[in-house]
Amino acid sequence: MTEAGDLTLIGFRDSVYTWAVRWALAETGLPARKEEANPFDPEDAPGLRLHHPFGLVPVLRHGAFALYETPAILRYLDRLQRGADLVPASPRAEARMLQVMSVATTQVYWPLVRQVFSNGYYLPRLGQDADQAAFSSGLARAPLVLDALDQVADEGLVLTGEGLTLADLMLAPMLAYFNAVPEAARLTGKRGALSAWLDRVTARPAFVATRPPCLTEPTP
Ligand SMILES: N[C@@H](CCC(=O)N[C@@H](CS)C(=O)NCC(=O)O)C(=O)O
Repeated sequence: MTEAGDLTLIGFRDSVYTWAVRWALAETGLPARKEEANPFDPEDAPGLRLHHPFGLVPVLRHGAFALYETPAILRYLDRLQRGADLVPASPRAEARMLQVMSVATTQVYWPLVRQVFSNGYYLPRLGQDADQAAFSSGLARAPLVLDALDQVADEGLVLTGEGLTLADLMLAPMLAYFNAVPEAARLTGKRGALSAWLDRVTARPAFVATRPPCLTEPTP
């Protein structure tokens, strides 16, 4: 197998999926070169499509091996760094982890990140026009999504704040973005188990160290 030192992450600084991979790299201690590609910039699109057929980020390159889809990348990093143990041992906890990762992609990303965070925080911060209808639609959908995740956190198989799984890596960056909008953070704050988990996991040094510039730098 190629040395772990031959890793390159192709990603966009403010991409929530790229953040999950940067956080995983920091948690596992695996070194990787970073190549910036903005999937929303038409100038970057042709180059990105050389690595990713759908023109998305992130992409992980390991020597000649190129991998896309964040869940696959996270699992690969976990396997590459023996002993990282980001998959729980019990069958039910592992299944719940996979469930949360799928829910993050299919139920959380679009309404909570693309509709609420992008239109309620990201675009206004850049002085760009926001889509108020999309913002309201995402916010209206959020309680259903947050309740489902709160139930999972309350059950205690994953999203516990003790140790780390691939589900934490996928979900916490998305909810951290969502919570950048005050109305959204109030909704999360009403879900006790989910909030307690998020408070613990977002205090991890590797999470803090990998926060994207849109959360840490002054408004441009
Ligand atoms: N299912 C993909 C989703 C990746 C994705 O949607 N990335 C966003 C950035 S956070 C992107 O590249 N968006 C570009 C676009 O929608 O055109 C994964 O798990 O990696």
